[in-house]
Amino acid sequence: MRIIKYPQASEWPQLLARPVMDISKIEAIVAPILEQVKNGGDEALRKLTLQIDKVVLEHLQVTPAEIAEAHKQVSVALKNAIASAKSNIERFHQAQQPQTIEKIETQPGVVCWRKNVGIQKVGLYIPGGTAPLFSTVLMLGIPAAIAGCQEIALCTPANRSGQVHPAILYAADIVGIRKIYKIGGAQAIAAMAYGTESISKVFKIFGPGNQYVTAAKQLINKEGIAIDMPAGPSEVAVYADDSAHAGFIAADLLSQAEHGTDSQVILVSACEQLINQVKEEVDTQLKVLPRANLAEQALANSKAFLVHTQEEAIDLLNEYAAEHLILATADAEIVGEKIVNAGSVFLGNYTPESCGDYASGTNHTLPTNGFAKAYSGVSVDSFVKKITFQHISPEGLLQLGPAVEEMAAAEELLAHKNAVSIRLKQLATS
Ligand code: HSO
Ligand code: ZN
Repeated sequence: MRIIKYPQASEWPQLLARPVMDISKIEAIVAPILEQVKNGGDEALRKLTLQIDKVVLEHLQVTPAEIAEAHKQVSVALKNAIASAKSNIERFHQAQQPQTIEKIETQPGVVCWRKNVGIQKVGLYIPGGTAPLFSTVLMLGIPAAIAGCQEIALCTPANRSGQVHPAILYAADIVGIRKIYKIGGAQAIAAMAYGTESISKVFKIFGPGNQYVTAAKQLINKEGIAIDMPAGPSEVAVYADDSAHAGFIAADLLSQAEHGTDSQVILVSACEQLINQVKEEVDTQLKVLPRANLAEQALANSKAFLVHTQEEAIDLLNEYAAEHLILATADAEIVGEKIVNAGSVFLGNYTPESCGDYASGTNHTLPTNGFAKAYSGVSVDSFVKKITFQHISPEGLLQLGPAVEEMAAAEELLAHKNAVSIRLKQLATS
């Protein structure tokens, strides 16, 4: 962890820049995979899964027997933990359900309203890889169900013996996902984007993944399939004052660093002694972590910023726009009010990011890579479209029509004008 003392504000953008990923090489690998699935359907999925994942797939869809087996394999303790996480996530997301806007009479006889409709068909991607992210099944499946999405498909890769991690199947089952497919990587994204004989095409694809999955999502997005958000490596920023515990902060930094070698962690403080203590603690705690290897590489790219004041820290954090921001300060609520760019904020010394990752209720699918300046994390809204409606009475058109005629004429769009004029004429003669 590199310590940067009192950087000038003009240096911040460069110091805070995330490493640029060159996805052009990855796109060149991914594009032919998408093409193969588009043309070859299920057969192509089987072939690619054998080639890339070395798995022979008899059936693409997880069977009821496999779900039943997963229920047996997940321990009671884990089931209880998942149940409490599910209940909190449901509570928090239920409250997000958007209300239909009541009918608004913008002027006499002109009535406008807006209705919320769940996106009919959505696809969720859950990566396999080094950690079975069954928590992500809850974070995507629960808001999809609350939004009223009619069809929810889930793709996740199977291991070499053709099995999906039982906790992933268990979590998917209890949130009501009935279509689970054992496909991973770019081919899974292609299957959900184009549809195959056994997987139906969806309208929006959600979920994290490696760089192939990310590139595939970006490519299919160009073809008109919506995606949740531009994804990048996970990140956390911690702002700490002298009320903070070095050990807690080190644990928080490591919890994010263990996600992968490209994870980003930064620490900001006006207290030099604390920064030094955190650095020492990180080294101590790192030694005993099973994923020390991954975390160590992530920490190699991470930075600690020593700043003069709290105001400076807040400006720097708003410039960084972290995916997760932990405010380990005595006055965290007050500092929190001044944060304008972050995916999710954790206040105080007893609010570890891990709680938001799993069980407190907020969503853990959040904007990375500075996208928190303009994007929000996944919520019920991400699964909902808003359709506007209007009704104009003849009296309303008599009032509103002349303004529209005037504007259409000024834009030189005569057909637009005529659509009003023809009606006004008819009303004048009737
Ligand atoms: N911190 C991750 C989410 C996660 N952590 C899942 C553990 N499991 C990205 O926000
Ligand atoms: Zn995490």
